Amino acid sequence: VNIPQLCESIVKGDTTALAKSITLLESQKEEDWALGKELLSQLPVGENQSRRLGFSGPPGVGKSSFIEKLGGHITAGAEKVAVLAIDPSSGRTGGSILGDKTRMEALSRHPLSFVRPSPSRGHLGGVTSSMPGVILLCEAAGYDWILVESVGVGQSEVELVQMVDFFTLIAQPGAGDELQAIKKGILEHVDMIVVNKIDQDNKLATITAQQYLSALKVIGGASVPVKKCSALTGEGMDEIYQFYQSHSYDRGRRNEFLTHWFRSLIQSEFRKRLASHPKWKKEIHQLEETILQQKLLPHQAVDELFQRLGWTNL
Ligand SMILES: Nc1nc2c(ncn2[C@@H]2O[C@H](COP(=O)(O)OP(=O)(O)OP(=O)(O)O)[C@@H](O)[C@H]2O)c(=O)[nH]1
Ligand SMILES: [Mg+2]
Repeated sequence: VNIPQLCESIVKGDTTALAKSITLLESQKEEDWALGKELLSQLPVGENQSRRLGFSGPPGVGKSSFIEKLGGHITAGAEKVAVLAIDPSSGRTGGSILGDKTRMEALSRHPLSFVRPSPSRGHLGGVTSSMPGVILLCEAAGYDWILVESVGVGQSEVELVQMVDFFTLIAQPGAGDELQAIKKGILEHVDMIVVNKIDQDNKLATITAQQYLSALKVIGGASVPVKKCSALTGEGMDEIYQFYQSHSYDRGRRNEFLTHWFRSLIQSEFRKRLASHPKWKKEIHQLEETILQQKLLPHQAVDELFQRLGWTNL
């Protein structure tokens, strides 16, 4: 792999080079990650002022359809859009990668767009450690908008909040149960809520929007906009596009992005080294034996490990 050449191709807007580079960052192989790091270091950064938008919501709520419609508005405005879909099912057989591709069929084919499903298990065991780099790659490639879709399950959506400038929760009419299921923690982080599928039941959608507004009020989020749309018919999408376009983005979020990235890398690097360093590996293995012989409890073994590694005073 010729890194300077790859950089040049990315900056020129070569999507094959971009896809290849993303694969390096997402790879589980240490050699690939080393190349990926070199690549990131050589990229021109901070020149492109992209919008980074995150989308989450329960399965089947219409995230991909929404992004496809939004992408249509963006490309119609002659701007470039990259869609990164965090796919928790990839790695299992029959993941939703194909589904996402077909649901964003028009957008995938548009010359101003780049659609890429990403495994939620990145190279170091989490999307947090690879996604920030992928976002920087897309910016270097000149994408004006970066849309990240995450299925609202588990850790990935909380992590997504830290990686974007603006976080939209997508909901559907009849949120009663949904609201229960949505972790309060995520509601505290939303910048906007969109009730999709108004073509199915607009009246119920209005009630749902009210319920979300009330829930937001309770947690002090009264200023969070709640909008309605149909990703199927496109109703309401133009207004939402214009909102995103005119919204001024808080640059402070970019600082959070960097610190969060830094911290997650520290964690993953530690984890990786713990697992691969011969001395640590040996100590851990020995202590495991001690635990199984019921001589130590796990927390005592951890203290013992740190002592052996000389980290007691940390
Ligand atoms: N009637 C109606 N159907 C919609 C709307 N938006 C999406 N759908 C349908 O809902 C289903 C799921 O849509 P997706 O866009 O794949 O939803 P998603 O949230 O991305 O789904 P996952 O990624 O699998 O979690 C599809 O059959 C869509 O056609 C809408 O506004 N109205
Ligand atoms: Mg989807």
